[in-house]
Amino acid sequence: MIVRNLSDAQSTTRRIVSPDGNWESTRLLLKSDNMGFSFHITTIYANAAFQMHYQNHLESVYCISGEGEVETIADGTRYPIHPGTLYVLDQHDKHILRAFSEMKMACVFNPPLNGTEVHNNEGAYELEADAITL
Ligand code: 9YT
Repeated sequence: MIVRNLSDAQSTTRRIVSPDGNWESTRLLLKSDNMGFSFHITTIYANAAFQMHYQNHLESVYCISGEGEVETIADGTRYPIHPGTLYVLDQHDKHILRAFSEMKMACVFNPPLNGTEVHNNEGAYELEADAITL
């Protein structure tokens, strides 16, 4: 069994702060855990608005707290995000995430992240990235 605690993990290299200033994410479960997915608790900072396109990954995102919206770029649909909302990027959807207040999200990635990934200039994570070292 694997047991980890968010507040403990936040003071380790599991906490990744995005260089673009839009978010931070504490990666509680990673590829090295051999579960076939990774699990992160992500904070989207208030007033952030940014585009992502996870060409190499599928992602599920569950809103724990905060308010925002996600827009699918292909058709311009805007989906409100409130506590309890789940959005799932099952089509590698190119999207814009907007945070009207700070949002706490639980995120699952398949395939799992290695640990140190930040977005490339297309808003994707590369499949090859360094694992975190604790
Ligand atoms: C919601 C979202 O995709 N935010 C970007 C960070 C990502 N969740 C991550 O790396 O944990």
